[in-house]
Amino acid sequence: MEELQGDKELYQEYLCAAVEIAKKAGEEIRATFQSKKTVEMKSSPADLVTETDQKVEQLIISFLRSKFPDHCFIGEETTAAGVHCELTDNPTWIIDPVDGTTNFVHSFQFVAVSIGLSVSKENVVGVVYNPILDELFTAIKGQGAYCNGKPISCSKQQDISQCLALVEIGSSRVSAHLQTKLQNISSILQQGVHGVRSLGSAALNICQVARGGGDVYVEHGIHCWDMAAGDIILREAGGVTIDPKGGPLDLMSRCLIAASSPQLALSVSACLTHIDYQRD
Ligand code: LIP
Repeated sequence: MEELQGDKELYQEYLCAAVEIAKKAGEEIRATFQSKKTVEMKSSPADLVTETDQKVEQLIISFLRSKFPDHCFIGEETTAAGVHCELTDNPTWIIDPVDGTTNFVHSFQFVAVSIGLSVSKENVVGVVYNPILDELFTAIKGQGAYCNGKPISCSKQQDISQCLALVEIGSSRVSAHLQTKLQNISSILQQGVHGVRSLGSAALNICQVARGGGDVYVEHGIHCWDMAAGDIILREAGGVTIDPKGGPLDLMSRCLIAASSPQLALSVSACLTHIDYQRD
């Protein structure tokens, strides 16, 4: 019991640090949001990076490293720069400095700083901050999920024919991937869903399900830094995250279904053709 209380206080301290630096990162993103960005391409013409992504990631990692020198780090841009991405049992901060980089490049307001903390390979703290809309989603394992300090919960929808689904095309332009993704969107539509939407940010799609604004989100081709923080926020809001093949979520497998109920997650899983990406 004493140990649990200790964990609770420790996780609070981690959350406070992540919120503090997410807000600072948000100031950087806001400052350049409307200006013309210097953009570089990564794995495809639709996989972009800006100076802000790199600067913000450095800012976040150096702040958290100074506070928690024993912790490990996985960051989108550090990984893109060639640093090996490995998730161990050590406390590991998993960071996407600008989730929704394409949105950021186009000044489309769905961008987020995403900071998750994994301990023994379980996400235990999550912060997703949209600095343009000033919406801060937070969660600690066992302590509920919040948006701007107010508790949030998912819709609990179980029936696929009554749901709003979030889907993404992603950044791969490999023809076979595109075909399968379009086919998957078509199969979801054929289940009679009320509609499909795309925010262009995995973290914000997951938080949308967490707050009950959408019922289910599916994507293949994303990375651990797109999902880590959102995963704990959604589970604390009463939702579920699974592997699109139907098993437990595997953070390094590059895909997920985030849903308001296990029944809905499995209904979506059943109508998908799966795509295997190289693991993180
Ligand atoms: C983005 C994801 C989004 C996906 C994009 C991209 P980034 O992350 O959040 O769901 O569709 O292709 O991967 O690269 O903006 O951090």
